[in-house]
Formats: sequence, structure tokens, C-alpha cells
Amino acid sequence: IHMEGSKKSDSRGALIVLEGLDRCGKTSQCSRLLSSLEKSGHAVESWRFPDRNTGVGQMISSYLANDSHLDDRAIHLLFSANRWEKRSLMESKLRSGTSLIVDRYSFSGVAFSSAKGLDMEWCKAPEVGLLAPDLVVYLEISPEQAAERGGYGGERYEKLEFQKRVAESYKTLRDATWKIIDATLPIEDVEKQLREIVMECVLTCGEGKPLSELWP
Ligand code: DGP
Ligand code: NA
Ligand code: NA
Repeated sequence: IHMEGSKKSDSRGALIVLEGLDRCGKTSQCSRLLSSLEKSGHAVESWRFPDRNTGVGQMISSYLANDSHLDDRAIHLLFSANRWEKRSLMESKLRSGTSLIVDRYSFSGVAFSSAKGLDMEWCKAPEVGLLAPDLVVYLEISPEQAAERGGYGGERYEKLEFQKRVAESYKTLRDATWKIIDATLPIEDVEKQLREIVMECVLTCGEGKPLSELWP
């Protein structure tokens, strides 16, 4: 057993996931959170899914840009594979004490694919066995308000009618453990609420909360 000072041997990093509709402000909140945790001396990395840098990620990126067309189930499984290919690295980072702030995870997988009409249980199945987050924060905004935010970037899913269905899917998917933040508040207020929730989670994981797997 390796003991580092007074740190318990089962001390680990926290797996923190941010979810929400497109244009909810997730990505800027992830980077603000990263700098504030780094400043306070925490070992932390910012990740995002899809990770467009892998081979699978490039197929996803081309699909999202409407440069390729894929069967709804086929693309669902690619998004899932994109999370699986990062699973072992994710686990070793967490076990070595690094916290991960993850911009989208399995919940996006289920919310976006089930918004196309795929069965939710079918959508969840390939995610079984991925690491379960210690914290899911949902940045809540109405699809209409999100659409007003400087317009969408033009990727496949960035359309009001589709985002309305994604919002409904997220409502079905979320449980009492999710933390909901009003994403229409000023950016600094969202940041402050997020930091408080996350700090508590990081402490709990540092005290040796065991890792678990989806779905809880
Ligand atoms: P982002 O890089 O966060 O803008 O995500 C790209 C788009 O892909 C966004 O509209 C959300 C969607 N998305 C993210 N993960 C998944 C997934 O696992 N499955 C599906 N179908 N869509 C996803
Ligand atoms: Na997007
Ligand atoms: Na994803």
C-alpha cells in the first residue's frame, strides 16, 4: 500500500459530468471550473465527449457536420465506443488522484439518441459498465432560450425542434442525485454555484468513496 502523507490509500479523483442542451453554457463553465480547481491546487483535467481526436471521434465529427450519414443505432454505438475507448485512461486518472471535469457523457448519449425515437433502455445498454460519475450537474435552460443565444453553430442536432425533444429525454433520464443549476443566471453566478457543488464532491472522493459503474 502506498501512503502519501496523511492521504488515505483509497483517496481518488472525482468524476464530474456536466450535461445540458446545446448552448447551455457548459463548455465555458467547464473551463472556468478547471482554472478555479487548478488555482486551489487540485489535480484536475477537463475532458469532453465526443472526443473528436480518436478515429471513432473523427467519424462522429463528420456525422455531426452532416458530411456523412449513418443509421441512428450505428451512430449511437459509435458515441458509446468513443466513451469506452477512454474508459481505462479515465479509471487510471481517477485512481491516481486526478479529478475529471467531463463535458457530456452517457446521459447525452441516451438523451440525444432517444430524442430520435430510439428506446431509452436500448440506448442505455451499451453504456453499462462505464464508470459512473460522482456528480452530474445539469445546466438548465429552455430550448427557446438556448436557441436565442447567438444562434446555433449549424451542426446536425442544433435545431429547436430537436432540442425540445432532447430536453424531454433529459427530464425522463435525470434522478434525484442530479444537481440542477439555472443556466440563465449571470455566468459568474452559475460558476459560483457550480464550484460549491463540485468542491463538496471532490472532498468526498478524496476521502475514499469507491468507484462504481453505470447504471446505478
Ligand atoms: P458538443 O461537442 O458538446 O457540441 O457535442 C456535439 C453534439 O453531439 C451535441 O449536439 C450533443 C451531441 N452528443 C453528444 N454526445 C452524444 C451521444 O453520445 N449520442 C448522440 N446521439 N449525440 C451526442
Ligand atoms: Na454543440
Ligand atoms: Na458524447
